[in-house]
Amino acid sequence: MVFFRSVAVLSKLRSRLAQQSTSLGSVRWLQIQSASDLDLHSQLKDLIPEQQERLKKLKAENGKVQLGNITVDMVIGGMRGMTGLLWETSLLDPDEGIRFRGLSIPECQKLLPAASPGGEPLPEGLLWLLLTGKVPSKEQVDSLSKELHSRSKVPDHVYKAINALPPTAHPMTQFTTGVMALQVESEFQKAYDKGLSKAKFWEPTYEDSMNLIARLPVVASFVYRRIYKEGQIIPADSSLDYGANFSHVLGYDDPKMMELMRLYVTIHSDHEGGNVSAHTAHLVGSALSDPYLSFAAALNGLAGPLHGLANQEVLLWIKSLVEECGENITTEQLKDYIWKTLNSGKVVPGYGHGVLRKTDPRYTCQREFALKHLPDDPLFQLVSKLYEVVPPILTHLGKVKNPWPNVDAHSGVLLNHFGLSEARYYTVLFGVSRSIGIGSQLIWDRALGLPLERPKSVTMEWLENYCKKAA
Ligand code: NMX
Ligand code: MLT
Repeated sequence: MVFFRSVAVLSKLRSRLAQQSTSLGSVRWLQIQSASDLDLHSQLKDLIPEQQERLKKLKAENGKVQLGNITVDMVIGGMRGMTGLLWETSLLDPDEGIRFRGLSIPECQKLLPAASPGGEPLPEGLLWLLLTGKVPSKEQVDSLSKELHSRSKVPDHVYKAINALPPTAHPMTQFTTGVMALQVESEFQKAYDKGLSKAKFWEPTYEDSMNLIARLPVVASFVYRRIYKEGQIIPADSSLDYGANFSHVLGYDDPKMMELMRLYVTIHSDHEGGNVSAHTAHLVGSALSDPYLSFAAALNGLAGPLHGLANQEVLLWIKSLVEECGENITTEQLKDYIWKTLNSGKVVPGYGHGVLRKTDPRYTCQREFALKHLPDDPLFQLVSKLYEVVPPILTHLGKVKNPWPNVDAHSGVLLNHFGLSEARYYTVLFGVSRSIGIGSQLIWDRALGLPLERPKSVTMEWLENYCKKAA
């Protein structure tokens, strides 16, 4: 982590120097930057052998070190708290929240290149960071933006596959269908069929992951415009960065919405390896299913209401609250509405977490965005009020381990503010972003030669007998 921090500081300095020298009309920085400095693939190629050695050493020297005890509760309880996965791109602390390659969200906001000074991080910068562990310069990020644009052509059959579905199909169903249709172009599958050696698996995985990340905004916006905008498609603008262009092809050109999209795509990208979507991709990928197959599987997990679909549920829940009580809602009315939700056997969407035990920093940075750009938005004010009222009620239930809001409690009201009000679509946005984390880790999975995932399962009878003997 210390290494990444110092690299981060150096990179920031380098980036500042680069910006300075550009503004001074100097070419000093350009002279010391080679083509391979700007090429993510070359950077990765240099890093892989040392990381392979690192893993080999770890296994040889510490392979038998114990990481904790497995309890019956863990086996029955969705493996909560059980350490069982290697995931390089990010790590989640229950109290502090996510760190991408060692950097917290506020640190990413400070260190990663932005579209304009002090702006939100560019998602391409995060992709570079997740893949290499290094904070990129603005030039590296710009080069990656270009690379993604150059990879973004979507074949016609993908649109035909989506069009075969009724427009009423859930946006996530349409989106995943698009991803499955993209799969026919998998470089990994072609190379594997030809007998590619294991040492080279990461190369076509890189191609597939980068193509997937590049093409998803096109597919996602096609789904959006098909369902909600009478199929009027907006062509990509290759002068824009990834987040801004995504906002543009959806039909939102307000610079503040573009800035929101950069933040949105950055913070939803990765949440260590155990969450349903990331874990699914890792599991499916471990069978050497290509990145398209692995990511489509991940999306199907993301489409569940306890995971990514919670962002849809939150906005629908808030809007039905407003419908029921009007805009000037009292604290008592809020409490009644929350209890009504709980008493009808439902969860309060956007609250709680499988690992986090404090307010999700992804919630906090979205709140800061709202305070800066839309402080008077009535739904934002309602979200702020819920932040005061929900946690004591969930705590009162006595069984909820984390009464604090997660990322999904906030995202909908921001999008809604800028006109993207179709809540059923929200999980697709989450999905586009999640491809950045999943795609990066799939490349490392293959580079590190990680094996087939196959944990042991047992029956209740096995557990009963085991516990009897242990007593
Ligand atoms: N509202 C009502 N009950 C809750 C909530 C909530 N927000 N969160 C947890 N509980 C209940 C949970 O259903 C369980 O009840 P029971 O024993 O009757 O089955 C009990 O509290 C203990 O659950 P926890 O151990 O606190 O939470 P767990 O790790 O099992 O689940 C979530 C985590 C995220 C699934 C859960 O907190 C939840 O359902 N939250 C609402 C849905 C949501 O916001 N999901 C999005 C998560 C983030 N993401 O994007 O993926
Ligand atoms: C995520 O971003 O994947 C969610 O917060 C769920 C999780 O981490 O388990």
